[in-house]
Amino acid sequence: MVALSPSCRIRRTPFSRAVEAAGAKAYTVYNRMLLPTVFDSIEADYHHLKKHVQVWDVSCERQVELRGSDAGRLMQMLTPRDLRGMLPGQCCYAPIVDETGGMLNDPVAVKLSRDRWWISIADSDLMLWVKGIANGYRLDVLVSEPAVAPLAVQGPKSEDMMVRLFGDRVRSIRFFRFDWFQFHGRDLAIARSGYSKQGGFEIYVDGADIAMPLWDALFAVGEDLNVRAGCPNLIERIEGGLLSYGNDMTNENTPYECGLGRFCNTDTAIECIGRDALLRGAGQGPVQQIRPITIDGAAVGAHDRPWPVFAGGKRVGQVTSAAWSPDFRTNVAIGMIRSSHWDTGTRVEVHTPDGARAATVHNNFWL
Ligand code: THG
Repeated sequence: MVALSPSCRIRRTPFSRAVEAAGAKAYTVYNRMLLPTVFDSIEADYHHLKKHVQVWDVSCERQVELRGSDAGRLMQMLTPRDLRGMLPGQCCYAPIVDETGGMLNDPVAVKLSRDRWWISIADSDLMLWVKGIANGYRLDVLVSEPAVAPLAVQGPKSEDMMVRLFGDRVRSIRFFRFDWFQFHGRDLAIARSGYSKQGGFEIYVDGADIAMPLWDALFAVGEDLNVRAGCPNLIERIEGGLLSYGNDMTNENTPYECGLGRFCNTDTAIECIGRDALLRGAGQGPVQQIRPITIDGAAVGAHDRPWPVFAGGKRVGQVTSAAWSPDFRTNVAIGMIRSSHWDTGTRVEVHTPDGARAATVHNNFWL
């Protein structure tokens, strides 16, 4: 393995020291910020996540803040999801598209108040696009990246652990809602959300000074719950069908190709910049779409992807994420598959760097 040379271009987080002390073994770079990817091993981390509770430094999920009387209008220009019914205290998974209908990001939109939103972004420089739109349309809105560092608490024991620190009111936070909680005299938004299917919360830590005290407080109350430092887990997120921008989709794909059509309301989201392009393309429907795939045989390696997918000697798609699933005893994968071969049960061939493997296309993810 190669190491990552530290530099000012790769930002550390308010939790980086704790993540190092907890024994992070590898990192990736996400929004130009460190994101740990392994602590014990990806498989051991996976079993622990599904059984206990983990604290994840997901500071790299940067917030693009919109502040001003046009904040809501700007937010609706960015996404084909109809946000009119959204109230303060709600979060919303919102595809962001450009003028061609191509995906620019797939963030969680957080409505703090009528005039203040956070766009909790995946790995692309979305703020540049948002600032460009705000200025080009002369909107009354300030666009910034505040010093907010999300900390996720994920796993089946996450609610019990959070209650110990923040009180019983934590239990009444509904999925994709948030409420305000005090910590060290600061108001923190805590949402029931996160990049796993194991249940949990995301704490939007506003201010680096309380980051380490919060980390330590969580580990103190969670000791007998077997709390550990963790991170988004490759195997679990494939099983759950949680997409990774830049891996499973890029600006070459529409939200329909990404299986995110249920988050698009092109009939009513009339302010969305990509709406006309999406409407034009919506006619015949997409010609390729994201699918769950199982790959036969022993555990696939962690090689570079994508891996081309063939059927009858023709290329019919690509696999963009893959891992051995201990629970399902097969390789689970996410791929973009052409319509001729996307029906459930279709047999295909995945060309991995160490040889061709038989594989099956499915309709539904595992979790
Ligand atoms: N939480 C927050 N910010 C984020 C992520 C997150 N920013 C980066 C990245 N993750 C954005 N991508 C996703 C992808 C999936 C989900 C959230 C963010 C997600 N999807 C659920 C699902 O598909 O089952 C629920 C979607 C829904 O029903 O609304 O949670 O994780 N703050």
